Amino acid sequence: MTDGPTQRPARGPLDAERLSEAFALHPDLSLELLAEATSTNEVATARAREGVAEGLVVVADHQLAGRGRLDRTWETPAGTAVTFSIVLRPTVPAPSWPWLPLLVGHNVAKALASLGYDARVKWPNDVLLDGDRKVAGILVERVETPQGPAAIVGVGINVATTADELPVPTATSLALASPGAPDRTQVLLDVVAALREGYDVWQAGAELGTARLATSYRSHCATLGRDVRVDLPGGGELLGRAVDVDEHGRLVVETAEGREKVGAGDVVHVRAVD
Ligand code: BT5
Repeated sequence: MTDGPTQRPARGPLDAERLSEAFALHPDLSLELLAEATSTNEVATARAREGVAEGLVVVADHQLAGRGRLDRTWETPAGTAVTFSIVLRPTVPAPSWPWLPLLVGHNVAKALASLGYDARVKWPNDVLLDGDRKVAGILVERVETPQGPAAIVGVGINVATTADELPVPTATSLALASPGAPDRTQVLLDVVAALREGYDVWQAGAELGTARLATSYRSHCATLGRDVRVDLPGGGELLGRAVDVDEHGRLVVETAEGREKVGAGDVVHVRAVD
């Protein structure tokens, strides 16, 4: 044994048979399971451009060059993570599209909460465990295709990652939060089921669906009520208290100069300093 005092959680391959059996029960979902992929968002984008129907889930057992937002990377050692992308073709009115990334974070957190984790979303969609440690990252990209615009929903979840494997000190994994973490196959199935259900309800509900999602998102979002620093995409920052998420999914920050609405940016939850 070379594992030392902290034993590594089980890290066999994803269970292909269990996955295909579960996907067979959902005719509106299909599975492309790859042993390795550079980025599942890249593969799913290619499939969307080829005209694949909504509901394709591209899963990489090991993702080699995961992408984050703004050209950042998402790092997942082999056997430790769940990495997948879903092709969606939303029919909700255009003003509701900005809610999709928030919906994804919200439902990933819900699935992890059902598994017993204290999972919350940092606006817009980082999933945090036990306070402020990031367990899952989400990258939603809009892609133009001959069949109309598609959304590529990429999700990465740290499942069996040990402390020495974490790419950044602000990260965590399910296994680190609780030793009896479920296996990657189970996490994948539960999260895909939660996303599918949340997405279907949102789509079917039209404007009311978005209003309901907004209410549920606001009541679970870890950012509201917190003092924050928002690093804006074009440079510059905003300091203040996060007071609301508006009807377009923007974060409302109360600053010394008044209320500002932010559509994109990296939020840092600032701790009160005594
Ligand atoms: C994200 O970006 O959080 C979106 C990550 C999306 C990854 C999924 S995996 C499946 C699909 N296919 C892809 O190619 N991507 C998606 P962002 O907010 O920019 O966060 C990236 C930053 O998080 C990095 O710069 C690191 O600081 C940190 N980071 C990298 N790997 C991490 C990990 N495994 N866990 C927690 N933090 C990580």
